[in-house]
Amino acid sequence: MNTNRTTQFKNVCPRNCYSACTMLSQVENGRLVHITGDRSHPYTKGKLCSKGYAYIEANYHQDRLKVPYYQEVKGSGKFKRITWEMAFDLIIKQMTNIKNQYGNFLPLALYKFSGNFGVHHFVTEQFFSSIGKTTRIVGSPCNSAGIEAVQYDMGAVKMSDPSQVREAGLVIIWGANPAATNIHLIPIILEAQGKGAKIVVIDPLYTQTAELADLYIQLRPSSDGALANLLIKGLYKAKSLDDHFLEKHSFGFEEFIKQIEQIDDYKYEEICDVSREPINLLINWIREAKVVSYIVGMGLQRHSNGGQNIRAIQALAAARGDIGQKGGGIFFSQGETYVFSNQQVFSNEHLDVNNRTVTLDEWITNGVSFFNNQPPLEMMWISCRNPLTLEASPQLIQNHLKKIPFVVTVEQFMTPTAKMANIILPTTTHFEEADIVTSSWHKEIAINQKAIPPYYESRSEWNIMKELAIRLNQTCPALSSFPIHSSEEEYLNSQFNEKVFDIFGVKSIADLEKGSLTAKLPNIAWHDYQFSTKTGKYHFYSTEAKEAGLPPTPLFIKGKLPKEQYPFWLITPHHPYAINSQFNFLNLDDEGEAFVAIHLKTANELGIFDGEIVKVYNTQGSIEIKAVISNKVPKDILMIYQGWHPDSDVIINQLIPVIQTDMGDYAYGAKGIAFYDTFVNLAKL
Ligand SMILES: Nc1nc2c(c(=O)[nH]1)N[C@H]1C(S)=C(S)[C@@H](COP(=O)(O)OP(=O)(O)OC[C@H]3O[C@@H](n4cnc5c(=O)[nH]c(N)nc54)[C@H](O)[C@@H]3O)O[C@H]1N2
Ligand SMILES: Nc1nc2c(c(=O)[nH]1)N[C@H]1C(S)=C(S)[C@@H](COP(=O)(O)OP(=O)(O)OC[C@H]3O[C@@H](n4cnc5c(=O)[nH]c(N)nc54)[C@H](O)[C@@H]3O)O[C@H]1N2
Ligand SMILES: [Mo]
Repeated sequence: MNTNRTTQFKNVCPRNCYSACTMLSQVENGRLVHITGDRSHPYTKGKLCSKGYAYIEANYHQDRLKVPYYQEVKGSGKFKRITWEMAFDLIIKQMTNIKNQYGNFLPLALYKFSGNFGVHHFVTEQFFSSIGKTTRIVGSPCNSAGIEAVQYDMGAVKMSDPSQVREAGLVIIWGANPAATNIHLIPIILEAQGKGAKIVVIDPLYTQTAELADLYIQLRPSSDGALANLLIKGLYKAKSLDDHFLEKHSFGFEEFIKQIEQIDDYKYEEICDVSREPINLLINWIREAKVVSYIVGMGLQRHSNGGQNIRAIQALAAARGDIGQKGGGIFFSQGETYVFSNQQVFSNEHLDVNNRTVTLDEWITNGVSFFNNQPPLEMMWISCRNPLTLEASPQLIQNHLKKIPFVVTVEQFMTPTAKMANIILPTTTHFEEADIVTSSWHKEIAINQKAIPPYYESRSEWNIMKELAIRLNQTCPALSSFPIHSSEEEYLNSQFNEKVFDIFGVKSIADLEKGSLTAKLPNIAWHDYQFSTKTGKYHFYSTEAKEAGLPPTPLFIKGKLPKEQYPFWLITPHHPYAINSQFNFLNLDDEGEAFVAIHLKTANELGIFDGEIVKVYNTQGSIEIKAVISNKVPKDILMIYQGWHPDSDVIINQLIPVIQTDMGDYAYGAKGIAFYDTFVNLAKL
């Protein structure tokens, strides 16, 4: 018998990333032996990132959770191995106690985010909705301010196909670092550059992407709106705006441009810390370009004026007539392919009036005290989320978790969050379960086949939720209306609906077996200028924004600035060789540990040497971390990549206060977190 028979499976990377790469996995004897990119994917074209190529190592990593654990005292580290049977018994006991005592499940909270964004994983939200009222922590730590900015101006979150960037005459990469975070966009940008397009990068840090730029503008964090306003003023004076678009397809431009005419150029240049030459050069390049693509990142909206800054950039693109054009417009995010049934439960959590909703900032700041007068919080279910690494002020959350009697975490690794749970349930990776993956960037969907059996005793989230529903109903009949399917495939098939059919022309996963499919949506967003706003026009004046207490026009609003005691900005951007808190443990980068990047002059002034352990601190906390002297950060900025380094106890986010972004309520029921409005000081140990 040939025991080495290789079988090939289709997999899709389900991380919270732009690319959602399809890959082909070779399996021998139930084990992954090789992974390649799938060349038939129209956007990723067979290329994976460093993490993608390291998936075998990650999947079989010695630190992966193999069995369920129980710890009586959270944070004690005294984990007892338990069986699934025991785990379910303990969970059901806690849930039935809650139901008996309170008559509903409001004392049970769901705390979930983006560890895995496959359709399969919204099973947890669906289960929670199947048991009546529960508590939900609402708001996104990711893109809330930006999404809401898009909604105010255009009414819906649409985006042209990213391949359109190829046709641009000028590409402005604004507060984004695609060379690290969106690598498949780079060949497209380079193709545009090869055809003569100029590339401009606007970022306070000299990033991997800035290295590709024809013009790099290093501006002061959170001053982007001022720069965008200056550019629009320059173009207006040079009569280089699109009068036809402004007249026919926009609303409120007169009021906005009146305000723009009054801004003091010199003062605005000072705010941005950018001199006149690059501004004039950029104005000329915009004027000369046939069409401009704006790649707008998430980094720039992580400030208290982040949403407003995005609106200012959009106003520039709109007024110049780049929106709706081949090769032009704003490339931020798209939500049109987010159409599966259980995904709707997730996105509408904040609108579900049955649930008790708590905003992200309220949760972090007030924790359980928020719930005191209502039913208290007796239980929390954490899945696909590592708040003790990635939320602002995780030290506060650690205390909140201590106060909740019963915390369950569904995880693949013993993260700082898992360490604060009473029950840890080991879960499968995407190679060990069936799924469908959509992207918030390109418009493909693809199926993910179960390629190998679950690692040791790990179970898929569908399996966990289904088992819970069955057991709950055995204890209290009809308590959960969660549908019981016999397989993950059957469950996934139940998520198809009319909208999925309209957009993708498919009715079940069988229709996806041949390969990824592209949504039947226009390649160019807003090509018909039928905006989804109340007037059907592009809004330079937004009554919705005004009603929300925000400026109605996209005029720059000052952000926060460092003060004497804490003179440095702390920017904690996304790591090229990790994704959020995942993959750092593989040490794919040169450093292999967390480090703080410091400008040479700053280091010299403080007598700090390269490689030395230094202290970075503010009123929030203090961390000790390796110093790396770098010419890529300005003198007044320190850069530490976001992430989790299992071998060290450095928790970067301890330094991050809970400051809200300006926008997010309208989009997600809560404002975002201004992670990059963090100010610190630096000292030798
Ligand atoms: N300092 C700082 N903090 C930030 C940011 C920043 O820029 N700077 N960015 C913010 C942004 S943009 C985001 S999106 C958030 C991300 O925050 P999270 O969504 O919490 O990030 P992840 O680390 O991707 O995923 C969380 C956990 O999910 C687990 N996981 C992976 N796959 C699965 C699965 O299939 N099932 C289950 N149950 N768990 C799984 C991972 O092991 C990981 O521990 O972080 C935010 N925090
Ligand atoms: N390799 C990798 N890929 C990822 C992720 C990852 O962790 N690693 N995370 C995924 C997720 S969840 C997200 S949200 C995206 C994030 O993708 P990006 O937005 O591309 O990346 P960020 O690092 O969040 O921020 C981009 C840049 O914003 C800059 N920035 C900060 N403040 C300002 C400002 O005020 N103005 C301007 N102009 N720039 C500013 C930062 O210096 C940084 O270089 O990437 C996704 N892809
Ligand atoms: Mo994100």
